[in-house]
Amino acid sequence: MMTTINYQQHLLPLSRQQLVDKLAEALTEDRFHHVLRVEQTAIKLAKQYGVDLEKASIAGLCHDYAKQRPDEDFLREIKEDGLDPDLLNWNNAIWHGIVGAEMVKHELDVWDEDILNAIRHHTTGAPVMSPLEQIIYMADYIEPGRSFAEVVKARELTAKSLTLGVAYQTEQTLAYLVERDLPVYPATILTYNAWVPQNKGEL
Ligand code: DGI
Ligand code: FE
Ligand code: FE
Repeated sequence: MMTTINYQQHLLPLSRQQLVDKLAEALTEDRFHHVLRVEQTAIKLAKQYGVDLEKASIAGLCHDYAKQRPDEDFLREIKEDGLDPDLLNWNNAIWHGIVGAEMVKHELDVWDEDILNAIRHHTTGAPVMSPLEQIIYMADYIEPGRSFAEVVKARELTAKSLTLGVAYQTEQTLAYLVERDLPVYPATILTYNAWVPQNKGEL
């Protein structure tokens, strides 16, 4: 069942429909449908775990807002905002969340730090994440369009415990990167150390 949140417009100056229209314009069709599914998954988790539904909707819709932007947009944003210069050594996979959050702030007029952190941390996680950040991190991973083998267990664990879901995704993502000889962003390792060892026995 599809839930439509009626925005109070205290978090951004748009109705939900106006925000959806902007996303349809900014994203490819596949990516647009992914963010709609992440929104719905985030709302469901927010109901279960007692998180603000409007924040879950906005963060779910906006988490990949910058995914289709050209590299030069990210490079300019990193310099103009004085973000960590090490970001210049990475690519879209890392930029679209961490740097994309600044584009959401400036272009969509979203100033709520919990929503912005949920966007910033949705790819790499972070050692400390609010319930909203954990929900967006998990909703992106378990939305109904995902079909990789580990998603079944990720959905089960997340329904039981948000913490265990976060630990499981973090463990799987690091293993995925190492298996493929991909570079691991430092924050991804910090997330692993903060979430995985102490929960390993329950995964
Ligand atoms: O944007 P989505 O495709 O919905 O999902 P995402 O933002 O979680 O992941 C984007 C990509 O980032 C995905 O292919 C996995 C990759 N990724 C996650 N952590 C790291 C990473 N890539 C590198 N190189 N290093 C990381 O630490
Ligand atoms: Fe993403
Ligand atoms: Fe996503």
